[in-house]
Amino acid sequence: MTDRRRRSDTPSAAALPDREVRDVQRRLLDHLKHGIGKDAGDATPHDWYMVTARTVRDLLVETWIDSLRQADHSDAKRIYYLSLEFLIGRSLKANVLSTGVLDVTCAALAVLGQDLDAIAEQEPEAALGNGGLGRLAACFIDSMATVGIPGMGYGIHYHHGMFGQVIENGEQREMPENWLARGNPWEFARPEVAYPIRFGGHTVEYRDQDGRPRRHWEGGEEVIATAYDLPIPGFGAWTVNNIRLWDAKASKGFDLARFNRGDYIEAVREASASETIAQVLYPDDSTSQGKELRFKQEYFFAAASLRDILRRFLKRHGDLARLPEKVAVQLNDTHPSVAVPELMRLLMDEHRLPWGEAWEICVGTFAYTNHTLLPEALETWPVALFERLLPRHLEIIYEINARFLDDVRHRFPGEHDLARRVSLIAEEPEKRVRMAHLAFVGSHKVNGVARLHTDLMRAGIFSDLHRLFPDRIVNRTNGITPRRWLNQANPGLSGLITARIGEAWKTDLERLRELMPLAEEEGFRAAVMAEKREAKERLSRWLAHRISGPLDPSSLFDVQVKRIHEYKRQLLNVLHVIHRYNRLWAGDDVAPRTVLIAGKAAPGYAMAKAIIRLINDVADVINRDPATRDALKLVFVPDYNVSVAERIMPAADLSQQISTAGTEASGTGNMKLALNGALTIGTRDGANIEIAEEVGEENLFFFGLSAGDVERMTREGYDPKVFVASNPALARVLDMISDGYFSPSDPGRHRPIIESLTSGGDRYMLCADFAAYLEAQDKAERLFVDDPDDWTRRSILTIARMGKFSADGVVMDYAREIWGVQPTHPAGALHVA
Ligand code: 26V
Repeated sequence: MTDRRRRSDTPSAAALPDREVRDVQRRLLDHLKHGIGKDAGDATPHDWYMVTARTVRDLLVETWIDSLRQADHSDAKRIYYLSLEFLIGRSLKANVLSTGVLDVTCAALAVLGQDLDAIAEQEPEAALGNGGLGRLAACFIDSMATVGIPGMGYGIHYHHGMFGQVIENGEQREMPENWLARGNPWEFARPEVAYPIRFGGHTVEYRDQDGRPRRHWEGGEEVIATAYDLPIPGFGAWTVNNIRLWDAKASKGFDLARFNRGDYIEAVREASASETIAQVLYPDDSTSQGKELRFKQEYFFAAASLRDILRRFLKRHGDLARLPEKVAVQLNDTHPSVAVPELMRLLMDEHRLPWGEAWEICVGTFAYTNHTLLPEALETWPVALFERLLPRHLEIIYEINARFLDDVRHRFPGEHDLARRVSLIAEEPEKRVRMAHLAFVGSHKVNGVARLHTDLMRAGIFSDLHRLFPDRIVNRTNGITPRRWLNQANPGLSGLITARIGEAWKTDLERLRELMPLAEEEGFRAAVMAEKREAKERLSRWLAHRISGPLDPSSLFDVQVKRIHEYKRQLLNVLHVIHRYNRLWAGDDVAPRTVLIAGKAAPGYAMAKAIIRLINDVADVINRDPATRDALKLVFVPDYNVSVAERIMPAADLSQQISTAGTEASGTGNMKLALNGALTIGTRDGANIEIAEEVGEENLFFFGLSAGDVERMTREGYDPKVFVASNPALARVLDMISDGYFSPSDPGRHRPIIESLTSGGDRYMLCADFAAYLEAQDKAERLFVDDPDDWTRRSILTIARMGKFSADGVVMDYAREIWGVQPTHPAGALHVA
């Protein structure tokens, strides 16, 4: 254990020096005795988890301190990733693999009669995110550490992460989540890092020593932001980065005056009210509901992070004009975009910079990533809310807007409507601040997350801003970390790959191309096929006590896992399942298939919840039907989260990516499934298009309308009834649902879903895509059944060509072109320091 760099991650106990195993064993028992106060005889499984985590954390700490010190001394540009969400999942396996101590840890635990996999199951998920956006942030921090970018994530130390989902009578019920209940062994509390954050109050004007008018924000109430640090090791543990999460503490936990008046309870109640800020993650990623507490979360974490960033900068540098040269701040969606007026306030009101200089520093420092074009998800906040809680920021936003619109009118004198359209303030129906516009004008680069998405940004919601700032919008297609999503999630396949091409792919995913010739090798195909079978069996075993009845591992595993949203079209998937059920009844020859669907619905999103209910009702009928159940099974996997995803990805044959073209910004589950060898059935949407370019269009199953078609049909007037009338199979499926075939005790239950497709106008054009979807499904199935060997060949080619979607390459592109830094350890070129 003296060498804290990683060695190997394939267990080979035989090669381990006894001394190392004994050393880890001693550390485990030390933590058990001194940290928990028990001996091995009394330790519970959770105790073993805590001591294993602490032992691994000890290994990280030295490199972590080195990394922090090195960044401090090297004067390298610092990258800060501001995100209200970090969907980290579990850390034990990931950290063991990154530090290269898998074998020695397993061996030491084995001596103590313990099993690492079982222990790892004790860890609660760090589910500090909703879905794609939060998981992307976690993948980026892993990749930044792996490629050696001195980066730091800033977020909120939520006491309650994403809710747990249980299915009761087919319906979603939300269970409170309490990941911190038994302590978080990975984190370091930093009570000494504390910043007062103000809300409310008023602004005053005064004259400074030079007689210049200045403004000042005072009064209101203060909440203290205090830090928790989570070390994130890169693979090889050459660099360990940090996620700093802010917790909220009352500024006057104990109001003495009040106490003396005998108002103790009231004083404590007020204190805990201000601490609600960090209580809970908002579980809605579909609509911006404009909740005050959410607004407070956004300012609270943006302000604390900037205070921390400036403090660190000012320790080394006196001249704030150099901020953009030494600091890059990436805004993960608009959620942190109040950071723009906050930095302006700090620079002008606290550091006395004039407007022009402050603005130049701001724009040079910030960059903004857009993750959605859906209008209902775009954030706007009432001007009245700003006025009440952040009065100084509102003044600054008005000033940014006035100067910006002056410039617009000056450059485009004839275009009277342009200023209204690009204004940071929407006037109707009530005055609101447009957070996307604020982030856009306050940043030097704005990026979309897949090429199509970026093109649509330029042509759609940001078209006017794009005209004004033609170089500002750039594309950075998303990526995923191959460590968690292949190496850790799929050790069987990873081992197979490593045995043939070595392990360089883990930090240089393009190296998977070396698998291409192996796709033509019968023995390799057979081995990959056997691995897939093994993964399907493993998933079935795990699911066995969660759902009724075993799965058939020789059937086609058809997987759609993601948040439940109308635009993602889980409903289209269900319509297809019912259609297959009808075909089975009609005696058609259809191949055995297991359709797996998983995902959470926002608690207030009625239609998404109705879709979950429908999936479960349909599953109930068809899984029970003796005439069909051997050939078709529909399974809703409850409580989808990062760990469940790690179980599902390796077991998928077919990956469903079927959003209405133009609606899914990128998708990243599409990448995880393809990297594990699933073939994709999907629309020409988001990153699917670029996945097809890489793996070859002949190796996936595209169908349906393009984004251009959708746009044109919307413009010309889309009528779903035309498609229903001309497609008896579709009409039949819709009738069955609306007549209560799947809800005999409550026949009208699912009618509103069907109405959304017919009289409701079918906003996401399921009816238009239905026929093409069936055709693509048939094509996939024929290949799977008629030529499994060719299926596997395509699956291997898919894996081999996924290198572009490594988050390592993606963060290096951000580094070079948005942040202006050069990584210190380019992936694949790790060397002994
Ligand atoms: C939006 C909102 C709206 C206001 C209330 C709270 C809240 C919380 C989260 C969000 C984020 C929605 C955007 C999002 O998650 N987009 C997804 O980002 C992925 C990573 O870029 C991308 O792969 C998915 O296609 C995209 O839907």
